[in-house]
Amino acid sequence: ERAVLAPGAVHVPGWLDPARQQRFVDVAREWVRAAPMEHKVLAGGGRMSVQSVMLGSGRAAYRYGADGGGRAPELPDWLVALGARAVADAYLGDPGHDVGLPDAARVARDFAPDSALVNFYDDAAHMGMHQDKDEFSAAPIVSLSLGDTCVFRFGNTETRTAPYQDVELRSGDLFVFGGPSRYAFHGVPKVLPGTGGRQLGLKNGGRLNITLRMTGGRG
Ligand code: MD3
Ligand code: FE
Repeated sequence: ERAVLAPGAVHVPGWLDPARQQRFVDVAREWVRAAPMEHKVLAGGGRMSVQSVMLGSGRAAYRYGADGGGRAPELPDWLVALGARAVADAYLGDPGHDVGLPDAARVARDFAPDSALVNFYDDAAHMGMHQDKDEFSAAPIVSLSLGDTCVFRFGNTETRTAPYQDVELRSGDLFVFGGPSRYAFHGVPKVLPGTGGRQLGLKNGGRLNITLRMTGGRG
């Protein structure tokens, strides 16, 4: 069931079972109580349709992280451990499956996230094609999807246009982006309303994405 989209880009559908998905949504509610989500304002002045909040020490690594005011909540130990298991599962969980990274074992062993970025998408939210270049680390990024299904667009490292692959990310899916895929352009052109958010108790539906990152930031 797992799919390698490109070297180091591994999709593991249904990695989180429904009970764990529910617990994630419930704990995300607590995070958001402590540090409300906001529409980040980008360097160019645009306001993102996605709302987000960051946990952990990495906020200083983000250009758009400066407007938040209060302190970021701590990154819980269980989430650090979950991130390490995610990379190990995606890269080493099926020894018969080549993920295209010669050093996958070392990359998995070294993964220790310092931050989590929680993104919330309502029915109308989307994320344009971009690269994640603000981190001071080339370690993989772990993505966990909860709630409504989205169309995720995975591109190439050269341009924000084609060639790209569109994949649906569903509640419980894991995606790990490491190696050369770490700097690929990617985005979320749309969320598919009514496909899973309400079932997890999100009042008006919607999608949560949690990315676990080694930012190398210090606060
Ligand atoms: C591919 N978030 O927060 S997660 C982001 O679903 C972001 O909220 C999207 O892109 C979301 O920056 C996509 C998957 C993801 C995250 C980082 C990547 C894919 C990536 C970095 C490189 C390549
Ligand atoms: Fe991104």
